[in-house]
Amino acid sequence: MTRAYVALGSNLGDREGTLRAALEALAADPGIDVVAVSRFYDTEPVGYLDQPRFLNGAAALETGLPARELLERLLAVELRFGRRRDDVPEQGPRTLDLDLLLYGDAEIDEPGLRVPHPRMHERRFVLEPLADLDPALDVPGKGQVQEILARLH
Ligand code: GSY
Repeated sequence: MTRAYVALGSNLGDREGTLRAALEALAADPGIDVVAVSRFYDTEPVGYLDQPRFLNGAAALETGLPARELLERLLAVELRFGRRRDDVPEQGPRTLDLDLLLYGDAEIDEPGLRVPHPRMHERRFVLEPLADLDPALDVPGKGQVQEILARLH
């Protein structure tokens, strides 16, 4: 089994309802155990600023699935909740965003699958929920979540 971490975000519609429903959908997957969920944070949009505020969180998963299969299942849940990745701006509003952050201590750089997530160490809206789950969590190549956060302040 591998411990994986996922970032959750929503800035359209019933943000909290969507995040909770997405977690239920993940927990209902026989290949995934949702073992911990962070607090949810109301955050300013980063990057593309002209969009609604986000609700962000993170979850710790235990899974026997390979990273690629886990990613596919995250994408399937995003689609069920209305996320379109094709004809909308990459940085624009979304009903649900599920990003695979960490997959054990793996470092993977393949088309469509980069772990650790390449921008997670720059994003307070990712690191703060992760620190709720485990402040000493190691991000391969970057250090502990609490250290990365302290450097961002
Ligand atoms: O993949 C991240 C989507 N996103 C977010 C987000 O989840 N939260 C905040 N606060 N800003 C963001 N900008 C983008 S793009």
